[in-house]
Amino acid sequence: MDTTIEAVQADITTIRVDAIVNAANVSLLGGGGVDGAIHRAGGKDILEQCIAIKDKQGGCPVGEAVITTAGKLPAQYVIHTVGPIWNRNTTKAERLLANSYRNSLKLAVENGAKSIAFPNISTGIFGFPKMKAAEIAISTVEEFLSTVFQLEMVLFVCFDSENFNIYQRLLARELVGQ
Ligand code: AR6
Repeated sequence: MDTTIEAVQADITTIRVDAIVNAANVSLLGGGGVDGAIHRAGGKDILEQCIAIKDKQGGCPVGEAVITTAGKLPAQYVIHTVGPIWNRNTTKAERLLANSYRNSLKLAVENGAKSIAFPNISTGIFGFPKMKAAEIAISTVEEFLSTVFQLEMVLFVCFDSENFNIYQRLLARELVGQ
């Protein structure tokens, strides 16, 4: 099956897919940016399940992912992943960002999701360069889709126009290359 990969400019809390991904932090207890928006719009059930996961396993390590209900959101699940903070150890940060995308995809598939929407993980408060993050996001998704065939749709939900333009350009380039 061919998976549709697309970029849209939108608020991820409005997207109707099986699973939306949250750019969370290690505590899983919410924060600013897309994390704050998801918890605000999704309601208390999401936070309650995050607290239960934190109590059980002490939070979510960087590059890993956990899954909860999507509460009041139109999606079915929220997959909370923790992206890396951009710092001098760029090789490590790049590897961890790829892990965040890969582990989110794995968790989506394990839970039967056929469609998934990603925000631009780590490119806000965590300061990851947007172009580099987009290259990692797209290449990690494509690598995953070359071996796992369950997903019908992967959406990159860009909030700011800078990210949206980057994704549009990179995805158009992929099409030309086919
Ligand atoms: N829908 C889609 N994307 C959004 C939305 C939204 N409603 N709001 C912001 N973005 P950030 P990070 C974009 O800062 O860099 C939190 O406090 C935003 O424009 O949300 O991974 C967590 O708790 C940017 O492109 O996440 C962590 O402590 C992208 O989402 C920390 O921030 C990611 O920006 C995580 O930092």
